[in-house]
Amino acid sequence: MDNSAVTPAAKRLADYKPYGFEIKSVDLVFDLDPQRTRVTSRLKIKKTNLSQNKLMLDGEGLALLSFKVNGQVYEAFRVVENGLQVVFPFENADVEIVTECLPSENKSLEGLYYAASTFCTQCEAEGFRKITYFPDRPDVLTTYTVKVIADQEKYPYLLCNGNKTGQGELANGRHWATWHDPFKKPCYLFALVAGNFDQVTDQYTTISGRDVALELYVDKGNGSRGQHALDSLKKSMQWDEQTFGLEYDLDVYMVVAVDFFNMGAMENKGLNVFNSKFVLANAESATDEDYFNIESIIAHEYFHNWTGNRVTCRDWFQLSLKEGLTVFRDQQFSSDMSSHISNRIKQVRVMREHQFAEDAGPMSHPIRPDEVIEMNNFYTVTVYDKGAEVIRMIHTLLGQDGFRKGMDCYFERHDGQAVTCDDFVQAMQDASGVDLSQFRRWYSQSGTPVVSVSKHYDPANNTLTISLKQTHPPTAGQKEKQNLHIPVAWELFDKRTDEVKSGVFSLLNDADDLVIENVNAEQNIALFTDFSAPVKVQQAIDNSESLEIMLYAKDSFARWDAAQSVYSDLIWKRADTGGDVAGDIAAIAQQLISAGISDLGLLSELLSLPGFEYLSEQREKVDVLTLYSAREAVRKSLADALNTFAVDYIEGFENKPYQYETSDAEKRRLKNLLLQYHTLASGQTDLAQQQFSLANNMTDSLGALHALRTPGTLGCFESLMLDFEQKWHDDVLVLDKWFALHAGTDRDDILPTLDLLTSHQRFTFDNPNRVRSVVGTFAFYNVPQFHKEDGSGYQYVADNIIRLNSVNPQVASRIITPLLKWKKLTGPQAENMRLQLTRIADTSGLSKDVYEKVTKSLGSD
Ligand code: B3K
Ligand code: ZN
Repeated sequence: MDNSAVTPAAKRLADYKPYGFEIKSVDLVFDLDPQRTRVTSRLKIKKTNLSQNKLMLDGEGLALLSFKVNGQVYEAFRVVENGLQVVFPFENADVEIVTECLPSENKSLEGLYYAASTFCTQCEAEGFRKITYFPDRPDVLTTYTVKVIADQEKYPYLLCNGNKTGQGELANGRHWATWHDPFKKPCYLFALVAGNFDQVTDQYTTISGRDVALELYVDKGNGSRGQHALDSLKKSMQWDEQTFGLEYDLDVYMVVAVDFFNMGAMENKGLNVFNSKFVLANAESATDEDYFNIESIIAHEYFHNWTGNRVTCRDWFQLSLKEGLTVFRDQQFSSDMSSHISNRIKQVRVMREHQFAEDAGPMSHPIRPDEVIEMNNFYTVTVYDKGAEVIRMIHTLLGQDGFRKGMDCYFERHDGQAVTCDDFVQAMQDASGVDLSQFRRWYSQSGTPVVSVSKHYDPANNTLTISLKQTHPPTAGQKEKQNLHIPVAWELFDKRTDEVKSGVFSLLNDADDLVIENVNAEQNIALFTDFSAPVKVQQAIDNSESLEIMLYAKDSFARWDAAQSVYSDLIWKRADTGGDVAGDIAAIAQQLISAGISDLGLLSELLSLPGFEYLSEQREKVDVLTLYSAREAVRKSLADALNTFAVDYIEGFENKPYQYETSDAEKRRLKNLLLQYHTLASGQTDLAQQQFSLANNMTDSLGALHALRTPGTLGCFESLMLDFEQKWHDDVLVLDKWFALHAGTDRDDILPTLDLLTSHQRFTFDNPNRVRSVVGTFAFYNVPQFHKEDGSGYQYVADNIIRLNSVNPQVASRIITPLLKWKKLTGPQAENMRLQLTRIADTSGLSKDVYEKVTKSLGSD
């Protein structure tokens, strides 16, 4: 760390204090210019804590032009490092602040920025302070009236939150629009966009009969790719009315797609801003996965209108209040729109492959963190996905009706307020009568609980006793742990019949027994069905029992989970002993093929190996390259065992005109998985080449390229990649897929290849999507090359983090994740990775974002 720099300070949940002032309204005027934008802010302020005489306004990188109180120039304030400290003896006052900011120099894509000829804002978490001096905290809610002024020809659309109240022309080719948002909101939900777009419109009538205009704004020429997003929006609006009785509240709902965006999307009130990747789709350019993501992210942002906007967070430590809950809501929506089991497995993969790893590493934190240096670092799989699992457990414990009552109570109590996670749990408890006092610990305790299971069957009494124990390994920054309330869903099944008995048991103590009566010797038990709790299960279970569950349990998740554990054992056996497991794999493959599984989504999952990251999480330390090779060897055995089945399935596949529809998508998914296995097993390229040349959709084109990206067929892969690049040269969203395919290729000349990619005409380090496609894909997914023994992969990523740190700290801080886990590695990798982290730590001008992660990783904890 550069010693001259000030060490960034952490903020603590325990230090929360109310603001002390009410902002009764704010009136903003934006005079937009890419080089220098002037913002005039008029605040009506009322003191609520009469003993407080200092008003703190946050601000960062602003030029202050004037400051007035009640119409008079006012000088009793100090410009401090992160804002203004104003002497404020008034009970009520009108404050006017004029500032300037520099949108085109803002590459961080936070605050007001100018990119690709568009003005755009991103305020969550703390970006509003880069626009004007203001209490940039989520518990300060107010109503906004905004006037936007800009050049008319370049920026015909001037958009802001709420309803448009006026527009007009000015001299010099400029024009203006005024907007008013009647709903009080925190400033993180403020948005402004000015640019030239294709506008696609639609309409929705709410359940109570109100008409809402739906407006989508996309890059010129892309209008035809917007229909799926609009359809998804209408489905989301309807689903929320039917499922939770929640209706949209403004007359217009706008979604703007922009090319330069740090994340997926943002739920600004009435004016969502989206990464264009999650809006634009047609069959030729978007995959089934893109279609799925668009639908679920449109839904997620829409659902925030109630869970996040109408009821918001008191402080940023409560982020999971809105994110965990909204992820849970979008997961339920996706399940209802497509297949429950495919969605559930996808969610569990995210938990096991990413969240468990985060929770075992240096950035481990509870879903409600206690301490934060840079808030943007806490938009994590823990806050989002584990947060959603916590909500799901409440849903499991309360049941559908109890949960709905809890939601109703939450909105009745807190509409229009900024509240805490505790307020949410209290509403759930009060409305349902279920005691959630011990359950609340899930909010404050980090780490993945381990539940160990042993079983005892008593044939004399026909009772099955399941002894369950919970343990909680210490995590970074949190050594002491408490017992949690863990819902253990179970299913007793009999392979000879369809009968099934099921229940949910609450594990509350160190050890508890679940006793089931009237059990016969033929019955089997599956535990944690549907992944009823985000825990690791330790169970001395033999392979034959796992295989019974895999083949005969009624709960599809339990079947998949059993297959995962059998595969894991075989991969580890291979890694530990080098032994040949091809025979075991062939037997499993054969059983799955002959089981007559009609759910093709489930079949694809049953035929897929556990991810590399999930396997790594099963041991304290890993020899990454050995584990990787073992997994590859097992993959080859599985491919060999499936080859005949694969060829039959692919050759018998009926190609239809493309539509995004669940059963078609699942068929394509299985076909593309089998194509990978076939190419890997046979080294033959004809089926993949044929698919590539006949493909009428992006899923199949990419599926063919993926299949060919194996060591034996790289020549063919390269030549089709050239064709692909020529065809899609002008479409950056598709080109990102091409960048990622290259960056994830296991080849010894990967570093020069990456350099070629970053010097490609369409590549720029200023665009987060491009950076993620190349540097991100390499760091996260190219396991053998990233972890190369000579440390060159780590060095490449570290170089790029240092470069991005000064351009866009949020992007740098995301990509650093794979470099944080050096303590988990064995061999030269551990030291090589630590060296690169130290090099990053020594960089001068390190952003708070990168600083927080690097110091945690290098620290002694
Ligand atoms: N709330 C935003 C994420 C904001 C991230 C700020 N670094 C999108 C979402 O979760 O819906
Ligand atoms: Zn969200």
